[in-house]
Amino acid sequence: MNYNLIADSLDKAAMYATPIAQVSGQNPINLDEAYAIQSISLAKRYVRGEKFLGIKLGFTSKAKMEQMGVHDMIWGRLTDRMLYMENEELDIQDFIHPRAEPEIAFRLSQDVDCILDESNAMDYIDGVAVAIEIIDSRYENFKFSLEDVVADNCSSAGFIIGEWQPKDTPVANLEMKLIIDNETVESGNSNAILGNPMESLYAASRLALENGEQLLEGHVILAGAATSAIYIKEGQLVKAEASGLGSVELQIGNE
Ligand code: OOG
Ligand code: MG
Repeated sequence: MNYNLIADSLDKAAMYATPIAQVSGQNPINLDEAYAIQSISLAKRYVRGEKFLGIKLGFTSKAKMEQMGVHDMIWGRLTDRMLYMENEELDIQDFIHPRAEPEIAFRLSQDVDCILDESNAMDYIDGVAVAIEIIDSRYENFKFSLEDVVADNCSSAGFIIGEWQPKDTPVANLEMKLIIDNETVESGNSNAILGNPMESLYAASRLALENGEQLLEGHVILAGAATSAIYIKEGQLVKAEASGLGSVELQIGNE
């Protein structure tokens, strides 16, 4: 099987915001192959000048696993091109069928050279924040197997981070909300994320080390959504809120 060909079609699907058929429909792939394809497709972004910016975890909550019909945690790569700044509009035309989800972000204070756990994690982060992740499956109808979505870099498409809070701000047991045009469309508790979002930070450090991916000072970890994701449309104001962490907003536009 030609991994490069699959990686290329996923990369182009993202670039031209045009969906493709699921990989597993024509070529059964296993999870290792799916991660290999993800890595090749990211290499194409790096060649174009995009910079690796950290790791996002997916399916760390039951709500997300049930919504998408999958059963395992996955990880993908974030790049600087996916990062939106406050006051920057998201152009809906750059996406296929984007969805938003409320997330928690960690920022690394130094390069990660070991697996993080409760004994050392505070030495490796310098901030926590509420975030919105924009996911946009490159597959038709947002339908995929676990292997498909891994090959597709876990649907990663965009993210925006709220104001960084002190690193010791609690992230466990927070009320989290996704609010669209002043209406709460999803709500959940941050402990839905692996029992405590800190577990996502630990898992990201382990996955990065196991896979030779260097997490460096300033890089970001997204812990995974506590709630289901919601389709977004032009003209909407999307907001994520987490008690104690504040909120962050993203305006959806159409250039
Ligand atoms: C995959 C991405 C999952 C999360 O937070 O669980 C994810 C998808 O649902 O398309 O980002
Ligand atoms: Mg997510």
